[in-house]
Amino acid sequence: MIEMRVKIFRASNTTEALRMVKEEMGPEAVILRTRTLERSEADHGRPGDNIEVTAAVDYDLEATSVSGSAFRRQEELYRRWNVLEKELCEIKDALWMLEAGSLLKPELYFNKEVKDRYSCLRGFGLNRSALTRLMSRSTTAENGAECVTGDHDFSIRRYLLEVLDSIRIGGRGGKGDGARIVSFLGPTGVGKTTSMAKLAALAAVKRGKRVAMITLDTFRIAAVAQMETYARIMSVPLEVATTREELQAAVSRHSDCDAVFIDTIGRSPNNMEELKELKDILSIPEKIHHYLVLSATTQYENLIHAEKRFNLLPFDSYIFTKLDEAEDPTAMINFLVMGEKPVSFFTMGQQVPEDIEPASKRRLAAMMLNRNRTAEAEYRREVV
Ligand SMILES: Nc1nc2c(ncn2[C@@H]2O[C@H](COP(=O)(O)OP(=O)(O)O)[C@@H](O)[C@H]2O)c(=O)[nH]1
Ligand SMILES: [Mg+2]
Repeated sequence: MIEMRVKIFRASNTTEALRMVKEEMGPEAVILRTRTLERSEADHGRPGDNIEVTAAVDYDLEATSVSGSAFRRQEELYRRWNVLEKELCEIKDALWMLEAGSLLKPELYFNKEVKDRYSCLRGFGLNRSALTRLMSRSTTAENGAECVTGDHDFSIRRYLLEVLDSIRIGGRGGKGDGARIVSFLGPTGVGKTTSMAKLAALAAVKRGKRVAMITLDTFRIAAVAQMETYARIMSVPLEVATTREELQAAVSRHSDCDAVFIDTIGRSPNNMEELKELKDILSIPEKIHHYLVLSATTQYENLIHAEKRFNLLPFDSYIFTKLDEAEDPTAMINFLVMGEKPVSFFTMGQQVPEDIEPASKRRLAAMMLNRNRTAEAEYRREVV
């Protein structure tokens, strides 16, 4: 549909008025009338204006064609946007080069595949230590082969598998290495007792195994009461031990059990004396599979610190708790990429025994992709 737009321009002279018409309505504008303003009109308008030009232009509503200065302004905005985008890319590249400079061999800086792999791994939230570990592994680029695909989803899947490949799963006590006795070590409040109760309940109630529980946590009255409640519900015997001799005697009394679960006192990773004391109590002749219980809500540096200190015992595998509370799984993922031991279980809630499952790469992949999606959505919200 063709419409006519009419507009009146006022200026100090005709040339100025025609310039205004051209700028706002474009070169196709036609001048309908030019007149000199009456003195009374001039006095009420902008000082100095004494010429009035009435101009008109046809425009197509359906094509929503924008003409004149509006069109030029839009063009200018696009131009500036392109310049900004180019500059942003250059800054991103410079940052990448700076960071990659300390991690990569010089001949790999400019390799597109290496660059894609690096930015994809960063997108998963991997930190500097985890990136260094993964990027130091050989790539197809290093082997001289070219990666032909430019498919973004394909790259994500490929590099996700690479991260998952570097994480060890398994090492469950009572099965893999044959240890009948398992213990739960870790900082206070991470969920040691709850995780133990979940595994003991699954073994005793769901699988019909002969199970016994021993607690070393006599420090807090509430802790013993918590264990007694679990033991009563599951109809499982509960022993309390405070020394190595008492632990040995309790373990011996249950030599006919399929599994013996030992709950320990929460220890601060900063108190080496307490950790040595715990190691001493647990030093019985029979093999114990030690789980280091850590929470997915703990910061990366604190996870590394706890692992270093608890290795004094030393432990055999990890249990990660509170996956339901962890908004961002990257601390745990980075930790597992760097960790030397396998991860055995994940827990994701307070319910005993429902909220525990054997650790799996499937669960890790879901958490990482979910984070990727959330990060991307946030990025879009910020940018758009
Ligand atoms: N949301 C959530 N809470 C948990 C989980 N595991 C344990 N908890 C809670 O964390 C708190 C401390 O657990 P507890 O087993 O007593 O920790 P401990 O001091 O290491 O023995 C309790 O309130 C538990 O119910 C989990 O996977 N998710
Ligand atoms: Mg406890």
